[in-house]
Amino acid sequence: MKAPADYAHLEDQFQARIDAEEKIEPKDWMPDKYRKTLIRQISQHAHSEIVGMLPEGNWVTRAPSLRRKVALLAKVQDEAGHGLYLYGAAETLGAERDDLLDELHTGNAKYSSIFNYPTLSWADIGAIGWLVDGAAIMNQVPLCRCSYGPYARAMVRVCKEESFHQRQGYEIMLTLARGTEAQKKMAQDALNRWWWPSLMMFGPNDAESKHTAQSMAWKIKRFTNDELRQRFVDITAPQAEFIGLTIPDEHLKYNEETGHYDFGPINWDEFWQVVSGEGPCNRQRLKARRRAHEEGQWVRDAALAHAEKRRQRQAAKKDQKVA
Ligand code: FAQ
Repeated sequence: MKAPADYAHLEDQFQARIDAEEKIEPKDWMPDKYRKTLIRQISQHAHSEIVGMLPEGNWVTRAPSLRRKVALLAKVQDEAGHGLYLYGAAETLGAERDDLLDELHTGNAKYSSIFNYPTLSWADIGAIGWLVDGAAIMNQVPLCRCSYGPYARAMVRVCKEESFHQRQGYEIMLTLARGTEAQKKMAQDALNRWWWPSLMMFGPNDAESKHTAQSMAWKIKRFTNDELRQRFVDITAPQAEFIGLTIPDEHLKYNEETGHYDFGPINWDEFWQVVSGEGPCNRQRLKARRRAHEEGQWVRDAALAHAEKRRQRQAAKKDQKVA
């Protein structure tokens, strides 16, 4: 174990590398707290991608056309891929995937609050793409510059895919908003229900965010929760206006002086309730994830058996060469 003086010296050197915008790689020295913070954030992010497949998966069989179905299927598969990159990134820090999944399945791990809301109509699929993926991109583009190399690199590909997701959602909303009165009503209803939970995705206000200061100093986060939330509102408010839908916030107004949109207060009681497991769909989501994991056991067994067979075949080939 390092003496405190050695440790302080290593920490100074580490911070100097961060300040010089160097990437930290898996085998580099890093403070335990940096490692823990990353495992926490990356695994929560991975869980969000995987649980995030559920609300949309609910509509795969009910998509209104073949084109919509193909796009939705591709999107849901992308989310699964994102989860895999992210679990992989967490493993580079020494975390075990089985432990991370256990934490999720026992309800001890957090995942994004947004995925605990139900998808009641087809327009919800549009709202998720437009708002939820839109918020995810806003948060994840800066993560492409995260100080930890494997996370930053995973985010580059994830952001490209999220950008397609956002556009497919916006296009669904645009089509509905320009459709019949009933379709427009359905789109407005979806916006009414998804707007505030989307703003909550960015996390608590800066004053309440216990991790932001340290994560900014380590350049894991590049912007605070409130900064990203404001950017999201600034970009999304004109989009809603363009498609002729109304954001459900009577305080929403462009402020000439600040150059930003002012918006109303967020219901933080609702946010913490959802985060603590008491949202509308928390139980349903965890039940579905546990079941999928149990039913997928044979796939994991088959993949391991296949890998073992390949390993044996390659070892036998090597032995033949030597002989
Ligand atoms: N939900 O001190 P902070 C997606 C927790 S991916 C639940 O501000 P931090 C793709 C937080 O963990 C969406 N919990 O924390 C997709 C902490 O708890 P802890 C996910 C939340 O880490 C689209 C406590 O509150 N994206 O959508 C939430 O500095 C469509 C205090 O908070 C990511 O995970 C929340 N909304 O900032 C998939 C991006 N907010 O651990 C399918 C990476 C906060 O101390 C369909 N993560 N908490 O017990 C991040 O950027 C950060 O972790 C934040 C939170 C910004 C989420």
